[in-house]
Amino acid sequence: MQKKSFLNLHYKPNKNDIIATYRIESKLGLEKAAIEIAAESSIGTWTKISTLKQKTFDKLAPQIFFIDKKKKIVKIAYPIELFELGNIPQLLSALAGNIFSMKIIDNLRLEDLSLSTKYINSFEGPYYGINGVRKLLDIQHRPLIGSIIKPKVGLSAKEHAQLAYDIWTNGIDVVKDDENLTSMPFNKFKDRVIKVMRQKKKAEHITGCKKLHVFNITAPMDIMLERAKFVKTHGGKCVMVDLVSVGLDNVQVLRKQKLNLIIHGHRAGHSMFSRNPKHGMSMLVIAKLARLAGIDQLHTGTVVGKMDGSAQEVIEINQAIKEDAGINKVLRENWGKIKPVFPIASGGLYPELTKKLVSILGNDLIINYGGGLHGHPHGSKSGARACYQAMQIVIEKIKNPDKNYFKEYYEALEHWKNKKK
Ligand code: CAP
Ligand code: MG
Repeated sequence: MQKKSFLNLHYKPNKNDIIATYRIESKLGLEKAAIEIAAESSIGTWTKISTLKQKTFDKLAPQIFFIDKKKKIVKIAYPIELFELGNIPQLLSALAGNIFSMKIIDNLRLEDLSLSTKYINSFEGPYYGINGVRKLLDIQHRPLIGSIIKPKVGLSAKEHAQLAYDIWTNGIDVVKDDENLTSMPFNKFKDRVIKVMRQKKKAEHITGCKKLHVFNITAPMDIMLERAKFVKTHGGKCVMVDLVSVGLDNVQVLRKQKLNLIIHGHRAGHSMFSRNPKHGMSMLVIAKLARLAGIDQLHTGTVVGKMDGSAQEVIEINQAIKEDAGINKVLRENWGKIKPVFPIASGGLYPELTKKLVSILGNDLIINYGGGLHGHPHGSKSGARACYQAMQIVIEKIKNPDKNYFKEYYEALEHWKNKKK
């Protein structure tokens, strides 16, 4: 097809195109700014160049096919040939690269990416996904109950492992390291793994239930791999990466090792890109890319907790990682071979919020209670029981929970009753 310009509102995207949805603010006006963006993110630059032949233009020029002036939204269809398959950094350098630095742009936000099956299938995606994690823990029909060891950092490996045992044996399924706990002078990674695995075995024996510990391996890549292998050889099943800090390409490398570990994606720092509604990159985009890279379970927000994120946004993200490609689905996305990712709700959660959370986000959820468990007035064991009881009340649809049986739950209600929601 002979292409005249980057702007072609009659263009119908073909099945392999990658479609980027941008929100643009520019003194140039939407059309002109969109043309600059389409050019700079692909084959163009600030001036006409003799080296760009019509043949190349016809083959590779992206097409701006949708403009909503009121919402300042533009959709650009990029030919797949502009992208190296299986290479997230290259995609980001194009679609989330130089264009954010251009003087003509006041604000720019990459709202969504609609990826074609050919591109999607060039990645491995999660090894376990929702079903794999559920199978491993043998929990099918309810959200998983998780907790973060608190304080975030400060406990010794022995204290950490003991606390994990205490809450596993009082109803918690998944216990995790916090995002800034790696290998510290007072709590060395390897020491923690050894001690935690010992307590996990004991907890599984006593409860008769499968338990999971999420070890934070965030570090330079060589150290991450060494730690992941250490977890594996000591019988661990799950590692965590702070995916913004380590980069999605490193997540891919980890996934490619075929260690068959669950990869837990903590998103600390994502708000640097995603929080400003006018500028940056949406969490939806980060979540889709994390799914491609191989994350099995991903922090996606809570709506009701301490972190920013509207119901609409969090629901859309959860849909995008669990089902097909989520909002702005264009044509052919089925995320073919890429498994669904388990969403994690975390941040400022306590027992009372469980009901509302499940009613908004559904059953396929890992719910993490940190302060809302360890802050229970009678300590972490009672906090764990309160969280478990909250889940029982929701799942069994208990109308008037018995005050004696659900004692710790009521204590938690009382404790946080004045907390601003
Ligand atoms: C939760 C948490 C998580 C946040 C991250 C924290 O602890 O461990 O890192 O949930 O946010 O340190 O805040 P609390 P998100 O339960 O004590 O709040 O999940 O939105 O990425
Ligand atoms: Mg944390």
